[in-house]
Amino acid sequence: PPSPGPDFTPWPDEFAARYRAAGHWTGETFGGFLRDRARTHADRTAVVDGRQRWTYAELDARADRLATGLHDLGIRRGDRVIVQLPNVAEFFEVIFALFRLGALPVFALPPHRRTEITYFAELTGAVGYVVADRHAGFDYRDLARQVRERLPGLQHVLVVGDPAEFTTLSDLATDGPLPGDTGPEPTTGPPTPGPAASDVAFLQLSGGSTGLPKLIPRTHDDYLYSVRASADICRLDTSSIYLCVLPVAHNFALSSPGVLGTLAAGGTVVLAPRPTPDVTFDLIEQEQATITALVPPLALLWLDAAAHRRPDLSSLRVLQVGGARLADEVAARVTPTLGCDLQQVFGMAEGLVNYTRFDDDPATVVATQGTPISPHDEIRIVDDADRDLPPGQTGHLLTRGPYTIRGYYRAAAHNTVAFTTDGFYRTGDLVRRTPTGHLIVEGRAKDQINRGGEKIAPEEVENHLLAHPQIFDVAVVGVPDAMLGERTCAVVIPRGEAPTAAAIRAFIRDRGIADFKIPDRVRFVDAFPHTGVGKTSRSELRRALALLMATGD
Ligand code: J2J
Repeated sequence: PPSPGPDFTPWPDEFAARYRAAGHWTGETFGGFLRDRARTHADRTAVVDGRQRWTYAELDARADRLATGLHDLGIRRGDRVIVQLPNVAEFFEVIFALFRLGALPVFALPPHRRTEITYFAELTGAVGYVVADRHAGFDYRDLARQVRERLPGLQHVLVVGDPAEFTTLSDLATDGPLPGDTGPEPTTGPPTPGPAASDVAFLQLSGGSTGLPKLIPRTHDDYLYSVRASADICRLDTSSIYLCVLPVAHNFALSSPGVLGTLAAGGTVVLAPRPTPDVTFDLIEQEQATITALVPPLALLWLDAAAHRRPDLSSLRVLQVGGARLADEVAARVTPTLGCDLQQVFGMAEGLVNYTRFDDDPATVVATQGTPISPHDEIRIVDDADRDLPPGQTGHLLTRGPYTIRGYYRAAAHNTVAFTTDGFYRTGDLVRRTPTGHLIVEGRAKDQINRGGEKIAPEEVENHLLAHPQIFDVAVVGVPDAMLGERTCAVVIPRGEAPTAAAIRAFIRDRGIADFKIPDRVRFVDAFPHTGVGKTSRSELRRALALLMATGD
């Protein structure tokens, strides 16, 4: 059962006061944010996808009409709605409609399947689920049926496109008085109060390191601060055209500065349906994209494709890379090959984001993961006993600040280990700081596999595998991989006759989990090596096995 706990751990009053006094928390809500930009940039293009091109005024009006329709359905302030959409313009219509009502989007990613969606819905008590009809060869209405079978309480399934037995989004949009958040412009609607800027605006997904993924409550105040400050750091303005290659709901693409930072600056968001060079190079040329963001394996793919095909990428000024460690040698190839600036981004959905700056010297941009967004970001680098390390040494990164959460959603027990008693978030990353204050990510202490930017909690995958009758025990570990940084390997002790690797993969896929969590490799062993005892023995075991597997073949 989901661990109980508060929905939201507020910042202590003195911190909130400090962040307000510094002008970081401005009281702006997402509903007001869009209304304000629609007033300033009415006829500029806000969002472009393969089928549609909306101005700021159109997006604003669409969000209003959908908010009214969702309100008519019964969706209210504080309600949770799972949003699982690919890179389509309707993503913005949906989230801003929910923001205006004060309802909370719960961001799922397109690869998530039955088990994950059911879990998000149960944990949050979601009343709605928004999907596309089909995407990348998968029918999300089938997924919705599977989830609904288990959770009849999930009342509203809303579909972008052909709804089958569900409700299509376009039928919902209704003209009429607007309920909820009015933004700066008073409307004629009933005086239902909109959300406050200090309220939770949405639930973001954490990569997770223990059993099940954690949800991250982000407020209007804290998130919009990180979005505006990121847009400034990246020098976005009305001429900026951001090509969204990563899944739009991922924190990097959403906020660093991503699609929301682009809207904050009055620029244009172009949504790429697929991340591969064949699609994205043409889009850059057609739409004259100026900035985009990739994870390291995609950056590698782009570099190789660009060297062969010599596409016209002359409009592109900045390539951001983050989500996993970018090898220095690859970083050094970006500017010579693609003709644009590289910006490294080291961030996390829990908060803290670091950027290399455009005026950093080239060696710093190639070899570091940047400095924090905010002068109010507090950074500690500590040893295993939480003691501060001397400058330059590698240790655990702890952080606290104006856009870093103080607790996960409904996870009281986990919060006691994920945060220090004085509210620092334990990132699980091992970093060191250069004399110039730049952070370098040297490794990881958390039980997480970073598969080219996609985060996998070994324990979650192991729990699925342990349900297999022919698996006696299993440890899931990361093994080095030239393309992805690391891949997953399930080290299995069979019970009786060993199942085939293919059977194991089919088994876990049938349990309804995201494809990227399915082990890349399966290895069979008779026994696990002996490690110490105690409650960390499981992570020690994974570490020992990872070493063995890395040197194995
Ligand atoms: C090494 N490890 C990195 C980097 C993230 C911007 C950019 C990325 C994320 C993200 C994000 C890394 N080098 N450049 O939310 O807003 C690893 C660290 C970190 C974890 C967070 C954003 N950039 N990482 O990746 O929540 O281990 O956010 O703690 O998915 O990714 O993962 P996630």
